[in-house]
Amino acid sequence: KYKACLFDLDGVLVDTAIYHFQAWRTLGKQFDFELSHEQNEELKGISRVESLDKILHWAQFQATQEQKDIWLKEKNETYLELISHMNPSEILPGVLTFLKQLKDQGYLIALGSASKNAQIILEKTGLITWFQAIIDGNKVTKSKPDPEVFLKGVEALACSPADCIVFEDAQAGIDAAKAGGMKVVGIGSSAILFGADKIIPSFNDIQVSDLLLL
Ligand code: B16
Ligand code: MG
Repeated sequence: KYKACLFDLDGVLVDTAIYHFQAWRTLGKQFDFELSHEQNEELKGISRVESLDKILHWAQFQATQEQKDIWLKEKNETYLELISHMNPSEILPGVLTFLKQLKDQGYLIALGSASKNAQIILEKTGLITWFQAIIDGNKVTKSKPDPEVFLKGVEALACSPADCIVFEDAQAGIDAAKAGGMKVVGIGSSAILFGADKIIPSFNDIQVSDLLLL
């Protein structure tokens, strides 16, 4: 029934939100702002540039484009240092078993992430070997909820949207998959994720055979 699965990265395959949180907190010290955990939730799935704009809005801080560019670079340097220590133990529960099942059953596998650092995270965790196509923040011009990132993944796999299932932890990503005409499985809580075809707490709660029911 389906030919391919497209995975978001942060919050689906690995939990890098904690590293983004630390890096934004470090940056925030420069303009006296302490990002809260609740605010960090709102940054999930959105691009680096949009994240800084939201943070500056919360901090009620006006910055020039030049200053913003410096801060974006600094935030990423801190983030790169934090993720340089990542390893396979940080792959989220059930993910490897699920990827193996998919591969054994002939599904194609692609990445659809907003992150410009996706490649290095996939390498550090060893996840990279599972993917036939990688579409990340360097390959798209429009952020989720625009479907571009997933449509490029579909194209790279030579499939059509109706053949594909997207796995996402962020509302913007669920909306992007739906806008692209794909089925979508939300990872997380049905209290905060809307519009998915199915919601699971983690990959321990799904088998490849369940996909046929979507
Ligand atoms: P970077 P995803 C997203 O990844 C993160 O969820 C989001 O918090 C982050 O701002 C964005 O990547 C950009 O990341 O600064 O590494 O380019 O969930 O789409 O895999
Ligand atoms: Mg995500």
